[in-house]
Amino acid sequence: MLFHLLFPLADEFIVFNLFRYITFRTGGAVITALVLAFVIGPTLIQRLRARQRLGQPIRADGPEGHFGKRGTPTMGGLLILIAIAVSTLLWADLTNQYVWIVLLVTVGFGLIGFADDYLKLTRRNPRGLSGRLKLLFQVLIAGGAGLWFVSITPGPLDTGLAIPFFKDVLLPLGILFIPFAMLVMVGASNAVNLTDGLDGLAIVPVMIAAGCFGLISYLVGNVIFADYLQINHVAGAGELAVFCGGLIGAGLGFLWFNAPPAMVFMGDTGSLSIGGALGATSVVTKHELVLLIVGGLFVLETVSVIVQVASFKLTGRRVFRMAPLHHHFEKKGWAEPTIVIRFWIIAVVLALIGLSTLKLR
Ligand code: 57M
Repeated sequence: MLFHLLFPLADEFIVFNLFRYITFRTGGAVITALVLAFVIGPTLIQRLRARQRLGQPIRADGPEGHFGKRGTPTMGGLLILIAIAVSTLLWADLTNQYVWIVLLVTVGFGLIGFADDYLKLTRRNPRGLSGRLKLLFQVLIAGGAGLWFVSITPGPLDTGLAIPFFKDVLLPLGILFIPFAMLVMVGASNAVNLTDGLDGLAIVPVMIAAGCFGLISYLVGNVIFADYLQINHVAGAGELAVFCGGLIGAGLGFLWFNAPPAMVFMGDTGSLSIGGALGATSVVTKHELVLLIVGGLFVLETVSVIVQVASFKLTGRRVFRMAPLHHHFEKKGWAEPTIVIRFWIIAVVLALIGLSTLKLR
């Protein structure tokens, strides 16, 4: 909005020319989201605590360390959602449809998470909305976003799959691109959701991934940089750097309150939406497979669940003491901050490997 209001004034006041630059507006989005999260955070958490009283239901079969977390309110993802939405609406070019696609997935998945959290709290049932219904709504939103993307993107980028480390390969998926894009968005959303089980564990790797994808969006959207790096140029995708800036600022603000011992959890409201946001950004920037590396921590957590469930069904034995992976280390006796900080380190390393795909091709 500021872009539309202030950039036209650049002819009279040269300072407003700054609004032309994605980098300047990304910085604006980071700061706006961060300040907003700090300002509304305390009141929002107070309200969530007052409404929820008993807080997030804690499962009796979970690691014992979590019993002390009883009473912690959830749905702090509302803070993240508000901060992302306001900062993006203020700083992004709102005529850019890619911005709206990513916002649709973020807010849409956030609403699904909100319904799930709400049911968990009002029915005091840790399972919330049925898994099938959650998936159905996610698939519908992701399908709409995928179709929208294909309809506004010129070929062969619209349905092509870029392969990391290979400069000229764009696999033509044709109609199959839509289910693929849906899988990326829904998969990323649920992977972040599975990871969100310890204070600060999910939000920092999400911010790291958002930083990587902010950079990737900027480079992919810039014809000169894209040409130099020999990556696919998606005209208009650079604007997603502003969105990623909002996600980083919102994440930092949320971390202030989620730092151990957490004053609030993000709930499915937060985890489903920010995971979907990363998935949608990777689809628009044609870096879906790079998300698998940059967000490798989320992949590891998800694979641990798949392996655990498959092994238990096939052999009756568990591979991990408890899945997802962070619970395994809790059961082994690692302290919560040890697991969280070590997982952050893994996330940084994976992000660096993911970013190397920009140059190594
Ligand atoms: C989200 N939710 C946390 C909080 C957060 C298929 C199966 C592997 C699914 C998985 C599952 O349900 N995952 C979904 C996990 C919960 O956090 C809430 O949920 C939101 C995210 N959706 O924002 O609102 C608990 O996590 C802790 N927490 C923190 N700090 C935070 O910042 O400490 C969360 C955020 C909170 C709090 O204690 O209550 C969760 O873990 O429930 N299921 C599991 O993860 C369960 N695993 C399991 O059953 N494993 C089996 C099989 C199925 C693979 C096995 O290993 O044999 C475990 N989770 C729990 N207890 N709580 C085990 C039992």
